[in-house]
Amino acid sequence: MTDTEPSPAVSETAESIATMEIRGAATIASAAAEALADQAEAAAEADATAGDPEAFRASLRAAARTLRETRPTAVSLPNALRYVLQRMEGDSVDRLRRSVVDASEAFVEQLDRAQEDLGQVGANRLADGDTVMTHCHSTDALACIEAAVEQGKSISAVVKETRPRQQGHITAEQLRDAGVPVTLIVDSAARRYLDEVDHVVVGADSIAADGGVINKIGTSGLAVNARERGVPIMTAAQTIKLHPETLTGHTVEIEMRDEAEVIDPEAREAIGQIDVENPAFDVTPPRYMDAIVTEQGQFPPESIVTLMRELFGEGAAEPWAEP
Ligand code: RI2
Repeated sequence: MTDTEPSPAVSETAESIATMEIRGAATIASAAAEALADQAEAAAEADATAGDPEAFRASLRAAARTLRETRPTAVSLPNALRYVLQRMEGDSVDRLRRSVVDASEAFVEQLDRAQEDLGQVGANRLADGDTVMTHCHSTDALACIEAAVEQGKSISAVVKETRPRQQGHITAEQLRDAGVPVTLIVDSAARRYLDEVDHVVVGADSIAADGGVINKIGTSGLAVNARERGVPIMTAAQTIKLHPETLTGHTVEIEMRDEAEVIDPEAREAIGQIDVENPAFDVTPPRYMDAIVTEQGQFPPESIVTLMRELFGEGAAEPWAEP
């Protein structure tokens, strides 16, 4: 390892995030924080960095950049890197190492606690006997449903499969394990089933300052349909999903994924010359979302900017940048 080279664990984590072996905004965030702790341990041992605090810091910044470049949309990833790097302090490599490892552990602990607290807030929006509809696989959304079940409420679920990667299957399995009766449907059947649903519960990869919810592709259409049918829809999102850069007018980059997720290359070949596009996320305008549920309580989307300012000030530092 040279002074700025990522440790093998950082490279492995970055690869797993890029290929979606590690996925889901919260899971990506804790994996990234843990990878920085690993980088700190490795850099404290490596010849090029062990005796040189500045080289150690540079290697942590480089590792953060490697992790940052994996997927562009979920802000929990840069927010995790920011949390850890802003707490890196000390005038010796050993102190620096300790501060990074401690920050990483504290971050993962806070994330777990936030999800538990958020689950309680979201569960209070669900009533005994409710049927919920889900989209994609969100650990924050599941926390709300599971907490409602733990409160003794009887909840059933209509689970959208969520093309193209069918992450609804993971949701179906986890809800079934929690004792929730599950009906799996294809995405295009959602509107038909909304008549049988009391609440739509989705997660988020990022929340913009205007209350726009960036989540798995298909969320915005679901929200519009839910509004038309009079079914309330909530986004379960820890504050780590609040996107500080949108406070200064930046838009959130929507990840475009491989077209092979949409159509098998052979089937595509058989069709002939066509374009295929595969955006992974979309933006639900705040007027179609009833509430954003966080560990700090629930908010109408339009008021989330107040919480963002409290948590992030007027913008976001980039502690991974070269000085
Ligand atoms: P939690 C996922 O993105 C989904 O869009 C999901 O709603 C969101 O992250 C939040 O997940 P992807 O990584 O943080 O599957 O609630 O593309 O687990």
